[in-house]
Amino acid sequence: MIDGSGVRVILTPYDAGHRGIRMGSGPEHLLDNRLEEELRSNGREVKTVMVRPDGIPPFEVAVAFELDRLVSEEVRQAAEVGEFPLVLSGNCNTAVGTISGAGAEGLGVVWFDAHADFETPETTTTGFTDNMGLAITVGHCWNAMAASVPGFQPMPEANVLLVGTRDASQAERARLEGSEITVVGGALVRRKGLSETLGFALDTLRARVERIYVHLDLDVLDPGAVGPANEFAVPGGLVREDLEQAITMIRERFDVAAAGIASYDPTFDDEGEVLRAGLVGAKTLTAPCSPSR
Ligand SMILES: [Mn+2]
Repeated sequence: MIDGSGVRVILTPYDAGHRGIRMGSGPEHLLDNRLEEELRSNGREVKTVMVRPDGIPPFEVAVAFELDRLVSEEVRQAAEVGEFPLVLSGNCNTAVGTISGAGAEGLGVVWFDAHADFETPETTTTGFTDNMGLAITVGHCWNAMAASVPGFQPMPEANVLLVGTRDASQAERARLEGSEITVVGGALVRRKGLSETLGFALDTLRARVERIYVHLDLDVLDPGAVGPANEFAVPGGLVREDLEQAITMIRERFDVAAAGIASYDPTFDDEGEVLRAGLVGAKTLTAPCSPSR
């Protein structure tokens, strides 16, 4: 519930189990570029914490789930004291921790991403667990690892909207089609606009949930019109104004229980426009009063 109290920024600066490299450098880049000041300009107190896994040697998958456990605890504690949890992570699979900490009751997910993040260990050809974040969230894989995350429960597929997606493997597409996840794809948004597409999907979701975890993989942004968020950027996608509008549409309809910003590799963001969009996204997510609630 956003009530104007503090924001807890939870830094998780890891990519594939490694600290501070590639997309793992995004969280601190946001912080070094006035993220806290932007959030404070909303009139909110801001406190930043960093999660620190131990685990030497760092096994990729083990570190990913250790981060989820630590993030889940931080998110739960933040929520308990009325702070809004904003998780900045290198990889999208950190969402598993955030969602677990936010608690399953009445919770849905709006997942902004150029990619589907719906691979499993059986379908991936890269071996990158970052591509499995949504599949883990809905209980399609890594179930024993996910069970070790405090508060984890597989999210019902029907509670999930995947937005702005325009790159999915054949296996991901097939499993998405066989699932109850609603996909508001990038091309559809471009063709029909957000109100007709996301608005309709959100209205439908309202029958099922009252609270939302907003997942923002910055590569949902159009690399041509905004800039590439990382090495995996694909053409199409949202512009900054779309992102602001989409978040506002979510907040008009739901309580945002927690949010995550992920997959930002600043070395690809020559113009700093992805940074700017990320800051605007964070500010829109945490503005004290939602427009009409
Ligand atoms: Mn992603």
